[in-house]
Amino acid sequence: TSTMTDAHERSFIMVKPDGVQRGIVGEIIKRFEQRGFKLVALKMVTPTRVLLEQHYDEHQGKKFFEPLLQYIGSGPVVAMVWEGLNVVSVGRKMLGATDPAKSEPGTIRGDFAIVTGRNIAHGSDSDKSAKREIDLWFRADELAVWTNSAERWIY
Ligand code: RTP
Ligand code: MG
Repeated sequence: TSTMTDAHERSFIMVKPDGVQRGIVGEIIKRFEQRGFKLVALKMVTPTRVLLEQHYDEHQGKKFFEPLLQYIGSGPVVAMVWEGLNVVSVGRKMLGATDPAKSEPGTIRGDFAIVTGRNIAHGSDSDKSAKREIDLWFRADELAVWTNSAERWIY
């Protein structure tokens, strides 16, 4: 309620297969929860090639595209939607730089990863990307409608 602008902004956050295999799912959820963001959707899924081609459409034709699809399609991922004020930009900050060697300590990649090709988690890079990715990964009825009673102590 204090100078609240768009507390309903959403971002698509995904724990990649390496994050799942290394047992970092809970840690990532914990960080988004404790920051004050609201979990709106969550599912574990092994993404199909077709889904990943759409998800990473902007990277089609780049040299890392095939290795990227092999990596993300190699096992189950945890797909999530998080909601809150500036969740897209704050979420990206929490993830850290794409190359974990350049990620600050304290960020998810800066604390748990070493190389770009195994960088633990994905976050939407804009409001437009977030909407596109949420539509791609979730049906409307998979997005929960609920009130976080702690919200008045966050905003
Ligand atoms: P993401 O989409 O996964 O959240 O990562 P990002 O925005 O930080 O980075 P982006 O440029 O969108 O790249 C997507 C993912 O592709 C892999 N990648 N490899 N030069 C490379 O070898 C290279 N560049 C990117 C990474 O897994 C990166 O997260
Ligand atoms: Mg990206």
